[in-house]
This record gives sequence, C-alpha cells and structure tokens, in this order.
Amino acid sequence: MRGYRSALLLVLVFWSAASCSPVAKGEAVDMGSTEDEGTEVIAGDSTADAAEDITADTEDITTDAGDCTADTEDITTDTGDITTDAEDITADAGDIIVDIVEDGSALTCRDGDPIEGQPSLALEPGYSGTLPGLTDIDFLPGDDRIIFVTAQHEGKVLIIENGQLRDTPFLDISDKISGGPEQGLLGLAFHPKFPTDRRFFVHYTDLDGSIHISAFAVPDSLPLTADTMSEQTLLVITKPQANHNGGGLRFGPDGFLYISTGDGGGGGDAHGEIGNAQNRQVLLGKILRIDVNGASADKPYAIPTSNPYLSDPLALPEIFHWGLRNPWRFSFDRMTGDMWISDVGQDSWEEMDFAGSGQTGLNFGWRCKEGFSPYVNDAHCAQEKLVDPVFVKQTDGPEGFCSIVVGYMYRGCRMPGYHGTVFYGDWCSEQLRAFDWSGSSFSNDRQITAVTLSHLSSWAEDQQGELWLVTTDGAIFKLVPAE
Ligand SMILES: [Ca+2]
Repeated sequence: MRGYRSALLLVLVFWSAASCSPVAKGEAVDMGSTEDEGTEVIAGDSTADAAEDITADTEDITTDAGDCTADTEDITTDTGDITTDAEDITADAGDIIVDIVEDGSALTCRDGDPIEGQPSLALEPGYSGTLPGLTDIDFLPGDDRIIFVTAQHEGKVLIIENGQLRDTPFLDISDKISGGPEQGLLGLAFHPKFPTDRRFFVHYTDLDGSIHISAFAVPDSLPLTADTMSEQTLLVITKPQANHNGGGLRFGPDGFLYISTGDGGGGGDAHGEIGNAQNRQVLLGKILRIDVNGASADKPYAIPTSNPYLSDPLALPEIFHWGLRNPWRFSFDRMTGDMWISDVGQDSWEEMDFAGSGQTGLNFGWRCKEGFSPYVNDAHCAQEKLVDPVFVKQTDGPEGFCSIVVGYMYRGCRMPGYHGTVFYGDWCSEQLRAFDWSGSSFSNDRQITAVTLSHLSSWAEDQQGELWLVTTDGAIFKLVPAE
C-alpha cells in the first residue's frame, strides 16, 4: 500500500507539471493466422483532505515533464474508491517532498528512480497463481492498484488486487459469449473519465457469433463490481465465419473509442466482390472510431465529426482505417497520438502498421496485399492507394511468428532510455521484441534477450507508462529492469 500511496502522492505533486500518461489455458485464441479450423494458431481517498496538505512547490521540483508527464485529463482519482488513511498520506507526502527536494533532480517513479540508458529487461509476474486464458488487461484511469483482465472463454473480467485474485469477478458475461478458439471475451477498456463516467466497455463474440461492443455501468455502491444488468449494446456486427473477430478496444488520446474488427473469417477474405476489408460498406476488417459520450437519432453513440467517411454515401461513418485482416491488437503513443496496429497475416506475413496522429482513412491493403506482397489483383485493388506496413515478420519463419501482437511505444517513467522504442511480440513466438522509431522509420528491430514467454495475447500501459502483458496461458507480467 505504501507504494501505491507514494504513487498517488506523486500524481498529486506533479499534477500540474507532468504527463505520465501509460486466449484459455490449454486452449488457443486463434487470432487467425490461417483459415483452417484445425490450424490452431492463436492467436489466433483517498479522502483527499490530504491533497490540501500536500503543498509542494512545483517550481522547486525540477523534473522532465516529457519523461513522466501525467495527462491531467486522464488522472481522475476517485476519492470515494481509494480508501486510505489520510494521516498516513500526509506523512508519506512529507517524506516524498523531502526526498524530492533533497535530491533536486531525480524524479522518483513508483518503483524507484529512473534508470539511465537501456537496462536489461525482465518480466515480473503480476500474479503467482493459475488464471484462465487471458486476452486483455486494463487499469482504472488514475488508479493502478488493481489489475483487470479478461478471461476469454470464462467470459469474465477478473480482478487482481495486491497480487491476489478477488473471489468475485468484476463482470461475468459467461452466458452471453460464444466459445470458439478466436471467440469469447476479447477486449476491455474503462471510460477515460472513470469514475466520473462510471462505464467500461467490452469487445466479445456473442451467442450468434457476432462481434458485440457493449458498455456496462459500475454502481457507486459497488466500485469493484459491474452491473451485469446494465449492458448497453453499442454495436453488433454480424459475421460470416467464426474466426477473425479483431478484439482490440482502446480509447484514443482524443477521448473517442477505437475498435478493431477482423475481415469476417475464413481464408483470403473471400467475401463478396472485393472482400470485407476493402468494402467500406461493412464494418469488418477495420479500425472503427465512435464517440461514446454522444448519441445520434439511430445509434447509442455519435460519429466524431472528423471521421473520414462521415458524409460518404459509399462508406459507413464509423470507419476510421480499413484494409485489415485481423488486427487483433493496436495501441496509441500517449505522447504523440500515433497509432500502432498489428495485423495478423494469412499464410506468409505478419505485419506492423502505423498511422500517424491526425491520419484518417488509411487503407492498409488487405486483401489486395499481404504485407508488401500482392495477394489479390483485381480492378478494385488497382485503383486503391494502399499503405504498406512499417515492416513484416515471416509467418512460421525463423522467429516463430504466427499472430503478431503489438505492444506500446514505451513512454514510461522508470526507463526513459527506452522512450522511442516500441515493444511487441507474437502469440506463437516465445520472443519479446522491440524496435526504435524515428517518427518516420524503424531501426534496430531486436529480440529482448533473456526474456521468453508463451502465448502473448495483449499489452497495457499503466499510469506511469510502464508496460504490462498477459497471455492465453493465464499469466500477467510487468516489463521491468532486470535486477
Ligand atoms: Ca496490410
């Protein structure tokens, strides 16, 4: 608890200065590397009177706001949820302020001072027991104490608090999900204004096999239990096949909800004349963007006015990017707003896609191309402007990739030497990898040696920008400097 209080205090102290923004055991989430069902790749409160006591002179505190800067909009501390002893906080605050003033230069991250350079890395378990297959991970905005993970085939959001699994799940929708290898509960995201807005969102495949995006409410009286009866369905996207459901669900720095969907399944996106991913009149094979803070006449959400196809009669207005096969995971660079998308390949190429902040309506190529290689040559493809990936990894190549899983551009507090480095992995490969990004080109793609893992499924960034990951084997890890 002391660590947490320290973190909270740091948040309070740096409130104005900073921007420290961050498939089933034995079963596979098939993220859809190949079409065959038999081919099971995966992947397929603090009573914050204390705050008033914390009168830090921020001018005395010289920090690098760029290294660890809190997005003040993201920091919504819930004084109701955080039950701590205000007297303890006051005492801690005194200690921390003294430390900072005495040190004069170093920002103290939650787990210690920042480390220079690029230290060797290790994976620190976030839970020591056995969990069911996990597909996604998230934290309460402004509160890192508690880890929320999605158990794919159990249809539950589980809570890890202080390293312990809570007996009661946060959410149980086991009676609403379908159970195929790529199906189930696939993604979650808390409203960025939580707990002011007490909603969280899930991405699952429903009993009809459709992609289902819903909001659930968290009652004031039960801060760690969602109200199962509160479900508000935002989107239901019917699908021709069971695989390729996408599964990504993240709020962008713009406050809008982004959703990734697969091409509908099967192999080669053999849907209709041009395939689903190239067809802007369907929501499959896309990155969607909606405004959950608004509503329109016929939808429980609004379309952001800057969406690229708002007024295009040939396209659906939710579409933000398109031409994707099964973009299982995507993420945002909290500093720049750039977007990283990993698109699981058909038979040959796993690809890393990039969309700069402000770019909209990018066609990432599938099924016209798989990676850099032509896949289908038709009249439609010939007229489209296709955006190539940043790089590709050979499917079943020497690095063992089969279903690529992008992580995050590291913007964390503890290891500023890694700022500018994107971490990623793959469901089949045991490698954890990273590359450097200049803003327009990548370099130094390398394996993080001394770290191996099995069946990586998703990543998350905590408040301090430290990276966490989960696996369909049921493990939770934090990426940390090696001892
Ligand atoms: Ca592509």
